[in-house]
Order: sequence, then C-alpha cells, then structure tokens
Amino acid sequence: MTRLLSVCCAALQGITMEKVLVLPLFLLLSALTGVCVRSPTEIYVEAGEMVALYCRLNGEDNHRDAELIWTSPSSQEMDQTPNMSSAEQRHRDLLVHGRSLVILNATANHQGNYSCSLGNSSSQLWFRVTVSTKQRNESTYPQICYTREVCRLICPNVNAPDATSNNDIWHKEGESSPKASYFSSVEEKDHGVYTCTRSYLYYGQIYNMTFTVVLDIQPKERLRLPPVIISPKSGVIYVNLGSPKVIDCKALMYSEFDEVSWFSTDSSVETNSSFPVFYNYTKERNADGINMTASLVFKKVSDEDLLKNYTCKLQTVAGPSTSVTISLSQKHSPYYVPLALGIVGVVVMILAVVVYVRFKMISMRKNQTILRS
Ligand SMILES: *[C@@H]1O[C@H](CO)[C@@H](O)[C@H](O)[C@H]1NC(C)=O
Ligand SMILES: *[C@@H]1O[C@H](CO)[C@@H](O)[C@H](O)[C@H]1NC(C)=O
Ligand SMILES: *[C@@H]1O[C@H](CO)[C@@H](O)[C@H](O)[C@H]1NC(C)=O
Ligand SMILES: *[C@@H]1O[C@H](CO)[C@@H](O)[C@H](O)[C@H]1NC(C)=O
Ligand SMILES: *[C@@H]1O[C@H](CO)[C@@H](O)[C@H](O)[C@H]1NC(C)=O
Ligand SMILES: *[C@@H]1O[C@H](CO)[C@@H](O)[C@H](O)[C@H]1NC(C)=O
Ligand SMILES: *[C@@H]1O[C@H](CO)[C@@H](O)[C@H](O)[C@H]1NC(C)=O
Ligand SMILES: *[C@@H]1O[C@H](CO)[C@@H](O)[C@H](O)[C@H]1NC(C)=O
Ligand SMILES: *[C@@H]1O[C@H](CO)[C@@H](O)[C@H](O)[C@H]1NC(C)=O
Ligand SMILES: CC(=O)N[C@H]1CO[C@H](CO)[C@@H](O)[C@@H]1O
Repeated sequence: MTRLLSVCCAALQGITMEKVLVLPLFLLLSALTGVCVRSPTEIYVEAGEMVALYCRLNGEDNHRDAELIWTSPSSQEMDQTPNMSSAEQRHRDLLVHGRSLVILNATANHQGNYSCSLGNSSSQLWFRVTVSTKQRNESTYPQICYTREVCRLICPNVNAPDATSNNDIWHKEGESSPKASYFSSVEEKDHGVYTCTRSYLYYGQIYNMTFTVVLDIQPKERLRLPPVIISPKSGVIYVNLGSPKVIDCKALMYSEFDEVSWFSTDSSVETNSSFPVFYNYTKERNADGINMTASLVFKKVSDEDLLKNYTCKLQTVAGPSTSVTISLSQKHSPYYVPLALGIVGVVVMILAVVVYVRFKMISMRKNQTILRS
C-alpha cells in the first residue's frame, strides 16, 4: 500500500504528531479525505506490466456522487473517463475500474503525469508514472512474520478488477521455482524479497501485475492479552440486608479510551454519590497498561437491590466489549454461623480446662506419693 500511503502522508500535513496520537482513527480518516496536496505520487512500473492508479478522493459531502475525471499525458484535455469509449480505452491499454485507472501493458508511451479529480471540486491528485525497462523498479511492501509461527505471504490488494484466478504465483528472489505463500512454521532463513504475480484477463488478453514483498522474520512478540475484567466473576454475591456493600470491578486495559462502567437491569448506574446506589472509579497507569477499578457502592443494601442484576461492562476501542453480570442474594441465617462458632469455642475451652485440671491433679498426686516414700 505504499503508493496509497504516500498520498495519505502528503495529506497529513498540518496534523501534528501529537494530534495524530490522540485523534481516534475515524476522525483521522475523515480528516484525510477532504485534504489534498499537489505533490504527485511516484509510480514505477516495469514495461509490459499492469499498474493501477487509485484515486483516494472521497470528496466532501456535496461531491460524493460526482464523477471522477482523469487526465492522462497522451491526451492534454480532460478525459471524462466514465464515458471514455471502450475502443479508445482499449487503444491506449487503459481501463477505468471504480476509482482506479488501470494501465494494462505499460510502455514508454504511458509515462508522465496523470491526475484525478471529482466533478468540479478543486481537489486533484497527481501521479507520476515512470516505466522502466531495465530491472524491476517498483514499490515494495514490507511484511513481518514471527519465528516458528504461521505466516502467509500477502499479495497487496490492488484497486483493479478481480484477478482472473486466485492463484497468485510467488517467487523468491534468486530462486527460479515458484514458492508456496504459506509457512506453517516460519524460520529466520525464510526472510527475503518475494514477488507475487497476479494475472488479469481483459479483452481476451492476460495481463500481469507483479508486486514485491519484503518479508522480515522477527522473534516472537511478547504476547499482549486483550483487555480483560479480572474480577468479579459472574454469579451471585452474598450481602447483608441494610448493610453497606462495595463491589469492585477490576479491569486491565491498554487504551485511555477504554472504559469500565456499571449497569443495572434497567439502566446505567449513577456516578453521583448522592444516590443510594452509585459507582466511582480509579485508574492506575503503569508500564504494562492501565488498571481500572469501578466500585459499585450500595449505601444500604435494600430488598429492591436483590431483584436486579448488575453488569460491569468493559468497553474497548480495540475490540468487542466484555462484561460480567452479578446478582445479590441475602446471606443465609446470618446469626447461625457466629453462634455455632461460639458454641464450638466454648465447648473446646471447657474440655481444655477439664483436661488441664485432670493432669494437674494427677501430677500433684504423684508428687505427694514421691514425698511420702
Ligand atoms: C504489451 O506490449 C508489448 C509492446 O508493445 C507487446 O509486445 C506485448 O504483446 C503486449 N502484451 C500484451 C499482453 O498485450
Ligand atoms: C509532471 O509534473 C511535474 C511537476 O509535478 C513536472 O516537473 C514534469 O515536467 C511533468 N512531467 C510531464 C511529462 O509532464
Ligand atoms: C459543482 O457542481 C455541483 C453539481 O454537480 C453544483 O451544485 C455546484 O454549484 C458546483 N460548484 C461549483 C463551485 O461550480
Ligand atoms: C527507480 O528508478 C528511479 C530512476 O529511474 C530512481 O530514481 C528510483 O530511486 C528507483 N526506485 C527504486 C525503489 O528503486
Ligand atoms: C504472466 O505471467 C504468467 C505466469 O507467470 C506468464 O506465463 C505469462 O507469460 C505472463 N504474461 C505476460 C504478458 O507477461
Ligand atoms: C447529584 O444529585 C443530587 C440530587 O439528585 C443533585 O442535587 C446534585 O447536583 C448532583 N450532583 C452532580 C455532581 O450531578
Ligand atoms: C467511592 O465511594 C466510596 C463511598 O463513598 C468511598 O469510600 C471511596 O473512597 C470512593 N472511591 C473513590 C475512588 O472515589
Ligand atoms: C494491575 O493489575 C495487575 C493484575 O491484577 C497487577 O499485577 C498489577 O500490579 C496492577 N498494577 C497496578 C499499578 O496496580
Ligand atoms: C438476571 O440474570 C439471570 C441470569 O443471567 C436471569 O435469569 C434473570 O432473568 C435476570 N434477572 C433480571 C431481573 O434481569
Ligand atoms: C457513467 C456515466 O456518466 N455514463 C454516462 C455516459 O454517457 C451517457 C450518454 O451518452 C449517459 O447516459 C451515461 O449516464
């Protein structure tokens, strides 16, 4: 995707790194769409290859449905490409597919500046196509796999019509026979430069598009677990009616945008501590992530509270939310347990005293007999 990315990066001017870190992805993407910068995207293609120029203009709302207009070096005038006659397209080995202009069989005649724009909008993207006849000179796509893990080489997705067959043909640089794109357990020695050739059928001809993927093999990454609720577990929590109760929901997460909150059966729980049931929370940041604790506070557990379910929900920006649901139940016969413990205690003490006295008397008698004799 380097070709596309260079367009994006150009459009990123004016957004500082700080903002990028804080901006949620969707904001970032929407910020990208309108802005356009005139420096052209460099495209290198080998003669005889196919290449697709993707127009990454989404347009502002009022231009969303506008036609894409391409200009090419061979025609100085504007091409209303959606209506460029197919004979004309074929003559030039050009094809418009969706938002892409496809050069089917690159020749020196295709070199030069291309642009796309949306309707009458002012934003315009430029591409500078260079056709090389010597060695392969094109964008490379980096890919990382981890030692002793499954690795599948990914042929970059291009913005061209569907390939004729799904069978991309892979070659490793310096080896003549084709390679499989799948490693069940990838090794250090598998790193290197791979090419992927994908075939397309147009006008009864097969055209090839070749991509270069640079595979890097790295040691296994330290596993980062998904955000998780550590406690409580779903189930019943025993409480004393009329007593205060605090239930801590502890979660481990990695993003400032992740949140832990409590819901009851019918609504979200208040965070206002003047309510009889509310929750408050703390966040602790450390090198491993963020520990967040949301404490559900019952000032006095009521009968009503026993009828509801309480759900602690962890909402994450990175994935689906997770939750645990608990309900409250009254502790059974709260006075029995201490009472029983008390009785056992008393019995044990009495026994101890009896045994002690008994031994004392025996030893005293022994002493007396020794003295008499
Ligand atoms: C591509 O162009 C070259 C040079 O004009 C020609 O020899 C070749 O047959 C063309 N390939 C296809 C698939 O049209
Ligand atoms: C393409 O545009 C660049 C400026 O962006 C210009 O310097 C160059 O001469 C143009 N090339 C052609 C073939 O028109
Ligand atoms: C652009 O075209 C739209 C209709 O396609 C029209 O409503 C709008 O006024 C035009 N804007 C300019 C600046 O010409
Ligand atoms: C491709 O070739 C051009 C000159 O023909 C050179 O300026 C450019 O750096 C080369 N790009 C790569 C990726 O080799
Ligand atoms: C396209 O690739 C296939 C398989 O690699 C090859 O047999 C064929 O000759 C290529 N066609 C062109 C026009 O380069
Ligand atoms: C909390 O609730 C009380 C009573 O409903 C209200 O008076 C108070 O303004 C609220 N406090 C906050 C911070 O919302
Ligand atoms: C949450 O509220 C409880 C009860 O008012 C209080 O004891 C506790 O300190 C509060 N915790 C935080 C982090 O504010
Ligand atoms: C966060 O929670 C984890 C797991 O319970 C614990 O090992 C770690 O010490 C906690 N970190 C902080 C800063 O409380
Ligand atoms: C509480 O949860 C249990 C099990 O998840 C469910 O059977 C019960 O209907 C729920 N009660 C309410 C009031 O939602
Ligand atoms: C996609 C597009 O704009 N198609 C137009 C091509 O031109 C005919 C008339 O010649 C229009 O009817 C199409 O809408």
